[in-house]
Amino acid sequence: MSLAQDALPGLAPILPRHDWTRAEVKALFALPFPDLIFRAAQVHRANFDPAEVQISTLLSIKTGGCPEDCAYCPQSAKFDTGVKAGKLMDIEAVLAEARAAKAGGASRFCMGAAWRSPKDRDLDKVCAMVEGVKALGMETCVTLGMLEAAQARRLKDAGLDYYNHNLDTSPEFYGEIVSTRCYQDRLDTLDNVRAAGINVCCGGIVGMGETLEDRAGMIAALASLPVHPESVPINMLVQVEGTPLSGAPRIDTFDFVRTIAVARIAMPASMVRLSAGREDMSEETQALCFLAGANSIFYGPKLLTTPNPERDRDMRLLDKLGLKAME
Ligand code: SAM
Ligand code: DTB
Ligand code: SF4
Repeated sequence: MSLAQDALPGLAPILPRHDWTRAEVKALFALPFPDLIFRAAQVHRANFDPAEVQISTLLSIKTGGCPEDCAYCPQSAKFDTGVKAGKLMDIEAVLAEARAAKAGGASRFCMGAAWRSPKDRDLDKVCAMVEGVKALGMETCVTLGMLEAAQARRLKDAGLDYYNHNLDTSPEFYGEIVSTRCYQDRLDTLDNVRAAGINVCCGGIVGMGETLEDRAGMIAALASLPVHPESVPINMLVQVEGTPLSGAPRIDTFDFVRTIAVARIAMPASMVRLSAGREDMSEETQALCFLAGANSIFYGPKLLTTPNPERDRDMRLLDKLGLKAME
């Protein structure tokens, strides 16, 4: 427990609510910036040690060639982005990366595949990867696209801790971003993952040309799930040339921080991840995100296909802010 938390006795844990309306979420976005950050910081420290940041490392275990058309994604086969399609990695190569991530200080290893949904043969290999990473003493997370209930149960049996599957934006903007699946498909997979007893990692992307209404709609959708996602990644769009969203108007920094703060308030017991987009973010912006309640990051020089800050740069930042890695 940090001194900061000791110094604020009487802050009882704030319990999650599942009846957030979009109007309430919009009202949070409309607060003056200092009020919003203050409220988010209060919620943060009522439920967490604000000096701790959870650290995950990502690995793309199957890159590119994806049949879906998500307008943000460099891995879609429909766009010419220069990402070369590869095969599913070998288990030993994945475990070598996991060992390196653990040595670098990550407590969770997240494996991503550019699939619409996994084939059963692929799932055999992914289950073996999950077992191997667990055996190293790390938490496991995978993101493989849409899952059937039985596939989710197989992953659970292999020891999977988290499944990442993002709602990405509001229900009404979703069709502008992806045409090869619909919002309900995402919700169905989230149900299957939850029913299998796997922790849910689910968030979205901002900076895709969405309105404030869409950002509020996304947070309201996440916060109205029957159980809040244990982990909520808030990604700032990484613009990749060749994707339809390359050249989209960039989100104002304060609006990004506001999105983090509103996610923190609406989902008080969840880990809020300051996710993609840190490579181009100043230290000051990242510090504001931590003040606004972000308590998790991706660590290591690569996300899936795009750059993330080098490890030593992140360690210097955490040191400067007096933050430490969560065990
Ligand atoms: N194919 C699976 C799926 O879509 O669920 C898993 C991999 S997909 C790359 C995982 C998530 O990465 C997406 O849902 C999206 O939120 C995020 N993402 C992809 N490209 C991004 C980009 N250019 N900027 C920010 N986030 C991105
Ligand atoms: C999430 O919400 N963000 C991560 C993780 N979940 C899988 C992925 C970000 C990808 C950014 C673009 C890329 O590197 O290809
Ligand atoms: Fe495929 Fe996932 Fe990229 Fe969409 S986000 S194109 S589903 S890899």
